[in-house]
Amino acid sequence: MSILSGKHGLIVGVANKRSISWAIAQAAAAAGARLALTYPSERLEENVRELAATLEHPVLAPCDVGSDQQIADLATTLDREFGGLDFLVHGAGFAPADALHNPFVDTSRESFRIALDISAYSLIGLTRAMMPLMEKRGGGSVLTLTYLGSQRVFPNYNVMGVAKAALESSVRYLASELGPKNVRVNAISAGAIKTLAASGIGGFSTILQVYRDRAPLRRSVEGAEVADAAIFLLSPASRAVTGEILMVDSGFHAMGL
Ligand code: NAD
Ligand code: 0WE
Repeated sequence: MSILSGKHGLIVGVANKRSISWAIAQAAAAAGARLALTYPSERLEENVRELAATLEHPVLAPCDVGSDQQIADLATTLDREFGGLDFLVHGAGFAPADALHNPFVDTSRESFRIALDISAYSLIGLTRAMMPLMEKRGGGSVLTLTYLGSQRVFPNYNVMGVAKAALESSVRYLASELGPKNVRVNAISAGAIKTLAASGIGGFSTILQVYRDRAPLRRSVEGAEVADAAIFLLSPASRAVTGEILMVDSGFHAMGL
């Protein structure tokens, strides 16, 4: 018996085959879940459509998480297609490129607004929209993706670190409020992985090398390893776990020097 069989899940944040959200989608599908995937723009629609085509009976829907209307329409679509929802994976994150290149002290009000809106507020908005669907199923599991840059300084991570701090705090407030409805809310803090979101970052191979040199396991992490931890958090195996930030980073966070 597969651990997610009979379950319906929504995955937000697939851009291409290297996306962490895609690794989670593949693992969830292998564990028996039926999935809905979203794309944020027409530019990415074809990419996501091709990946979704490798799944069984996928639902594909637009969702720019910066739009309340698109989030509301997504809930309507999923109610029609699934009649409820068991889990939600939030893997959307974005800050304007200049905020990741310029000194942090020069972060503009607009870049701050966008980073916090797309990377942190969207978890609240999506979760709220999906609550009626999860309540229909007697509860659910919400999972987001974060990074250690929320707690410690990684040069150039800048306003994304601030957004991830807000995201992690949101995980705890949502977990507290939604627990009585049997909806659990957790995050995985993944080690550095070379995805599309990482490709715009100068010196990323140096960052990966630091993990190989210093992490207790002496290596970086792969999407499939994050996905295995995600399946735990999405499944009843974690039924007493909520408000948790699970580090999946080869132990890097444990080191001081
Ligand atoms: P990715 O580029 O594949 O995924 C980021 C996703 O965010 C993309 O699918 C993009 O379309 C989506 N997105 C951006 N703006 C959006 C919007 N307005 N509406 C909807 N979606 C939008 O890269 P990834 O590394 O898989 O990132 C996924 C998550 O994992 C992010 O939250 C990221 O911060 C986090 N994370 C990444 C790493 C890493 O090293 N790659 C480490 C820890 C955490
Ligand atoms: O969360 C991230 C990256 C998120 C991200 C990436 C981009 C690049 C392209 C958000 N917005 C944008 N905007 C763009 O225009 N990670 C965890 C990956 C990452 O980014 C870093 C890292 C790591 C790890 C930046 C500096 C240092 C380490």
